[in-house]
Amino acid sequence: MEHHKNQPSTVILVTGARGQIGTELVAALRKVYGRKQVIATDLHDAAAIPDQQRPYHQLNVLDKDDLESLVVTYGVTQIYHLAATLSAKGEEAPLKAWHLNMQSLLNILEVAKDHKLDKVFWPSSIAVFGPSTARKISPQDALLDPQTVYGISKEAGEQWCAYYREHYGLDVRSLRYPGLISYSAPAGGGTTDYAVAIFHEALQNGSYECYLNPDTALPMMYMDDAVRATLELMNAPKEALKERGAYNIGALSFTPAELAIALKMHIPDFTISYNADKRQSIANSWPAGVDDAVARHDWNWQPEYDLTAMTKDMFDHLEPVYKNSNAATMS
Ligand code: AKB
Repeated sequence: MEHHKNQPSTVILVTGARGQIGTELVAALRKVYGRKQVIATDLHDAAAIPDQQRPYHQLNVLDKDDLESLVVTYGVTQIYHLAATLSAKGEEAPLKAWHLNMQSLLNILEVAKDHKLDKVFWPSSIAVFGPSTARKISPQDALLDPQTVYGISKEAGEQWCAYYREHYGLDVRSLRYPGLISYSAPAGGGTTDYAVAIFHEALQNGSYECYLNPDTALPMMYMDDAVRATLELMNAPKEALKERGAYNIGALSFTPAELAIALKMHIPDFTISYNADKRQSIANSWPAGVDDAVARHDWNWQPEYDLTAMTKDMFDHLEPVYKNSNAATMS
């Protein structure tokens, strides 16, 4: 995508910028808007951040005053709020996860309202679905009955976003991300993390012990598609966006056993074993796929990566990394 020369006043602040999504979204936003227009923030100490990844600020998004002062100092016009505790980690300390996920969102919404920001992006998740949702394909307007504190925070967050949109006219947009697969930054604390870890273990050890059962199908997406979906949603004309909550977006649906077969095309000796843990019951409460017809209709959503293309791209990027590190260990 080209730099938007006609949008010089767009200044974007990203929270959770060093996380799995943030790492790639910040890079993509900087390609479009220019590096200096995108302020990355996260909990990491700013002293450790290389120059080419700046502007960067250490920010605990629970600190509303710090958030507000960054918005004022930089003249921020849009926020992408990615900082959150995911499904599996959230179950270890439910009240802490609730506090982080909800209070941070409310801080963002309040600051965005008070400073009349142009737009806010906030990710929801397939974790809003629960046992009453059609297991095979969840409709856009499914009854939401999340089973995790993370899912409850996403359901409540969708309602809060709609509230700020309807009561204050804030342009806040949201997607229900499926499990995301990427090579740049590790996934952290989710139920779908196995689909990233399996690539690293396969390349390092030739085997992987999966914490989900072989036949557990879940909705997944390659990060390139997720980043593109985010940018396309944020650039869509406001009038076209009719959905009150967050949009379902579909791409892939596969089981650990199916992913293992795709990996074997690249590493024929790869082996997988199974030892289901607590994350299995979370996965059991989620659908295998989502119906994204509304996103396709409203803003032309269209995924590009299927399982084969995603697996190939992961190997194309990760194989050289592990080859180089093995060569360095041996020399
Ligand atoms: C998780 O597994 O918690 C996340 C998600 C599906 O939102 N990847």
